[in-house]
Amino acid sequence: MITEQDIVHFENEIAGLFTEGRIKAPVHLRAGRETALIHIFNKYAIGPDDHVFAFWDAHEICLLKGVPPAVLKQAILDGRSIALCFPEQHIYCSGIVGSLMGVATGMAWALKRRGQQGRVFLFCGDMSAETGIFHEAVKYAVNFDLPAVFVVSDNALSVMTDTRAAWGSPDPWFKGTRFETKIEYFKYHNGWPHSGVGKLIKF
Ligand SMILES: Cc1ncc(C[n+]2csc(CCOP(=O)(O)OP(=O)(O)O)c2C)c(N)n1
Repeated sequence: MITEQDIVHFENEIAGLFTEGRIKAPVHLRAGRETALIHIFNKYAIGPDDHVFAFWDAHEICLLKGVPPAVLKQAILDGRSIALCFPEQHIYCSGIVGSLMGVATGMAWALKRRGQQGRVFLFCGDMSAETGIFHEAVKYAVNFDLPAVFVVSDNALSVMTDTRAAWGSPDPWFKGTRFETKIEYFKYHNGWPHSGVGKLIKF
């Protein structure tokens, strides 16, 4: 069972490797949402049959979904942090904003149609949750009651842009709507910069 401390330790180790110039590719470290993510994994009992879609900031999610820390670390050392994929654990990530909402919904549709075990969980940030494709995917999943949950981690930022200021609302668009039935939402403060460790690294 992965704990909050395991996640913090892992991210700190990756930060150290990045600072030493041993990872020659972008990394997006996260701190401050360990408890919230563990709560969601426990609440839904996310297991081997479930499919997880996420984006550039997926280290914690991969650990919680069952990727062995040493395997994850090697993938990051190989430069794959921004788009981690582990088919064995049903984890598919992308570094492109908005790229996976439709794929995740299609996967949920296929699972339902074939009567297969498993659900789909898509993890994204608050700005990603404002994209048009996120709206469409959630709307479709709610309309057809697909086995999908969209998990929104709100750090109030899109890189360095204040998400709420950009959209002119203190709340995400789905607050108080029927679409919340397929959305898990929480706020957190990211202890790391959007990407990297806050200083230029010379390789
Ligand atoms: C299509 C596309 N446009 C721009 C970017 C650059 N980009 C990477 S992350 C990001 C911000 C996303 O914000 P949010 O969804 O809130 O994620 P978080 O802050 O949690 O990382 C942007 C604009 C990208 N990766 N893909």
